[in-house]
Amino acid sequence: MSLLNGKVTFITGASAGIGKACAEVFAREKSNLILTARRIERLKSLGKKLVKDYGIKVKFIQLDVRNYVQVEEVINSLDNNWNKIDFLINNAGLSRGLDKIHEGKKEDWDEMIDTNVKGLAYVTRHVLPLMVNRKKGHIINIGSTAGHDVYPAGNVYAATKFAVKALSQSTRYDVLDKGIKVTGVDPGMVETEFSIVRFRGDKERAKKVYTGIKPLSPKDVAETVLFCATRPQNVNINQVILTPLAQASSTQIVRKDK
Ligand code: NDP
Ligand code: 8X3
Repeated sequence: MSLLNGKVTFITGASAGIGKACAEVFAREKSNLILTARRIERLKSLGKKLVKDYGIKVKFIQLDVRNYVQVEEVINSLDNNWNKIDFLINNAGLSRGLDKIHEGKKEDWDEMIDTNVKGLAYVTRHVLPLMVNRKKGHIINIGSTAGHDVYPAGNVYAATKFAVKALSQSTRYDVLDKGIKVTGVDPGMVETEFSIVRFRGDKERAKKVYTGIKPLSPKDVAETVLFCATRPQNVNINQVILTPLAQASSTQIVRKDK
């Protein structure tokens, strides 16, 4: 039996990694999908495959979550077939650089804060009223272990993820009387394009991040998101922290010698 038949799920950052895996897992459970990201060609090919494999409906929209006007226009222009959003997965995010704060770059900080914090707030600002009107819906924010404890040179990235945790908790308070669920899903190390983006295309350096451990896969995270999305109506999972077996916190990681 499909768990999400006919539901509508809006995903930010669906072109890669965790967002893409959420699209695949939610499609498998027969949710219709609104897939958003900047790389529209990737969304198109993913969308076509999911329609073919699962017979669901998919809408793909080019969206940069940092652009408030674009966010507002995209969400306000959803018609009646698409604006009854059951799940919002606020996943779009990135890290840039791994520099000590006194050596960091303003443009890296701006990009992380604009995407991870402001972008998430912008999308929430426009999707949540649709849920409030229906007194129904579930927001799932992808945070990080870096939003629970920091690591050297993680400074501004960690600050953005502490902010995501604060936004999840605070949003939960704001809609407590509206029948809307809010969940923070906070993974540790997941092998995606995350470190390649962080190190601006340096794949060798990115690979070293996961050397000697078995990291989480994007699907591991997506299945956890699905679990949160499919609890009984009276159950809200407020927060989940999941890590690879070899990781206990941002800094406690055991690597096997080669
Ligand atoms: P990926 O780099 O694989 O995917 C990131 C996604 O975010 C892409 O689809 C990208 O799409 C999208 N994105 C980035 N900037 C924007 C933007 N301005 N507007 C819209 N979409 C954007 O990384 P992950 O899948 O690993 O990251 C997803 C989330 O998970 C992030 O929030 C990250 O912080 C978090 N996370 C990752 C962990 C990890 O170890 N990988 C661990 C914990 C949390 P496009 O470029 O096409 O716009
Ligand atoms: C990503 C996890 O530890 O690489 O949020 O910053 S970490």
